[in-house]
Amino acid sequence: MNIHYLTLFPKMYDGILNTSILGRAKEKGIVDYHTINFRDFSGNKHNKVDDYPYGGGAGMVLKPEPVFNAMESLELDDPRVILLCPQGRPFDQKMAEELSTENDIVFICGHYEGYDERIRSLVTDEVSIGDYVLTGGELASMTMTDAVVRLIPGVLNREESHQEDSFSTGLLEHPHYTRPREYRGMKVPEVLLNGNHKLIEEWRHEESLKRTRERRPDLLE
Ligand code: 6GU
Repeated sequence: MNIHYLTLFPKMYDGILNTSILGRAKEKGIVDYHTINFRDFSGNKHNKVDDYPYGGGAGMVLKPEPVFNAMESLELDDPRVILLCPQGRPFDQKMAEELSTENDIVFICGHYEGYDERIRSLVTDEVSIGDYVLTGGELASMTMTDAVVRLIPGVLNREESHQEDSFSTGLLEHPHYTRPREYRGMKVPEVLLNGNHKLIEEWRHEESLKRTRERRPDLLE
């Protein structure tokens, strides 16, 4: 999979995409990340990428030319093109699973009051990562990258498996314990110590249900 980021701040990506599982996925050759500074595609001599809104009002608007020119320079065949904005469809695990099968994903990351509406003609999806406002799309695109790349076959090893993740099962995860058996007076539940796998599975399922009911009743509907 190739993931392309149209951004004015390519440096923001360096640490995250080269670290831990995202960095390892790239070293393994499963995925590659490409940042494109669309200021280089402004098409004007002052490298201007934003301008005042027609009709007046506060804030600047991202001009169409830099984004169209940067997109065309990629010459991709049938990519998913994701515009990051708070008005988009809420990102979730189902969308992450769907995106994990794509060959090319392009993230368009703005830092302005708005995108010129004509930019939307390039886009297959408008996505938000939650009901709060970020200063730009970069962190949202990295969050989505993290959720997507870990689902590509070969990225996680057996210990890191995602089969029992919260959300992929439809429930929140059950509690986990490791050694020691007792820590500062807090004991590991007896059922986990007795080696009865059927009882352990039942306990975990009950705890998952309880946790989901308490914290995220909306997931049970
Ligand atoms: Cl995708 N962009 C911005 N700027 N803010 C957001 C967001 C995206 N998702 C939630 N808030």
